Amino acid sequence: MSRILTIGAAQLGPIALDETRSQVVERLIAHLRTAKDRGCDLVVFPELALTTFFPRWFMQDQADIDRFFETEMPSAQTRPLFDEARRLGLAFCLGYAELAHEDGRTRHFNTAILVDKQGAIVGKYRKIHLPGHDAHEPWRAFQHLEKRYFEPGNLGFPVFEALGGRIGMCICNDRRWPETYRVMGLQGVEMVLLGYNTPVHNPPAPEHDRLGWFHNSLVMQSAAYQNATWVVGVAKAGNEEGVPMIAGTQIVAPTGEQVALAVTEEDELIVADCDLDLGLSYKRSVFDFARHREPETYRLIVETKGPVPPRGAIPMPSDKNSKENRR
Ligand code: CDT
Repeated sequence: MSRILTIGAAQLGPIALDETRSQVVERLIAHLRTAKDRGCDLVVFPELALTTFFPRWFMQDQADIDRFFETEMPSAQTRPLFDEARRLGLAFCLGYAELAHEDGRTRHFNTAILVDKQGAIVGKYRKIHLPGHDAHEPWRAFQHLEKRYFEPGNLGFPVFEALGGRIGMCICNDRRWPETYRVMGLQGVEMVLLGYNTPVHNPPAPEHDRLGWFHNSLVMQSAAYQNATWVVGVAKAGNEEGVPMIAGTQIVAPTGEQVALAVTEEDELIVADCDLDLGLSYKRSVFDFARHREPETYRLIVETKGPVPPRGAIPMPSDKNSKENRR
């Protein structure tokens, strides 16, 4: 049986602050129609794909913040996306800001869902690695307040049996952390779907700015190879409300090779036929985890949050806070 999934990675150009949900949904639907014409099974949209990337602004009034969040999925505004995808027989992955009522309180997550070809939500992931800061830092050219507006995801890194394969999700900053992919790799993941909003400029470390594109590909290509999985990385790109964001939407094979790459910073669909069995030879050889991993020697990874210098080591600048890290 063929295990080829045809994937559409649906890059978005900027979303303006005053763009309505319905206007954005129209753009997403245009992507769906192109994807159908190009034979896709699954369309992957970026992180927070329904609004502008609002963590760039400091807001204090919770009502101002909450207007960027979805209280239900689908809602009146997002239902047309679900309806059109089902009509076309397309699955999709969508990132959005989720306002949930759980454990007797209101909670805010940076979320992605996987919707099957029948329009059912078959997978949900809530972003775990939240970058940025939680207090207003006026010295920055723009804010990155994900730590203020979201709490870390509480669903782990699940892998879903869907579309004939094993599919996982992560979101933006998660892609930089090897643990993200390895936890899914240990569940036999075959395809990781991820959307991102990555400003070109990182105010605390401007020396990284020239490397944004390189780091984007570096982390996704190495993770694909090391976990023998497809990785589909999808940008919201271009100059959004005065903040340039990287593009570089790409589909990466389990070989680590990019098989499709966006060439614009606008709405652009890239497509690849992805054989879910392509990772098999890696899973059976160099990355046969059961045969070659030595988890006893990896204890430090789960026993400490920050670095723990060797006992008796001469202090180094990178050891800052390391005492508190020791459990
Ligand atoms: N959205 C998101 O996670 N963006 C981050 C920016 C890092 S700089 C604070 C990223 O890792 O791309």
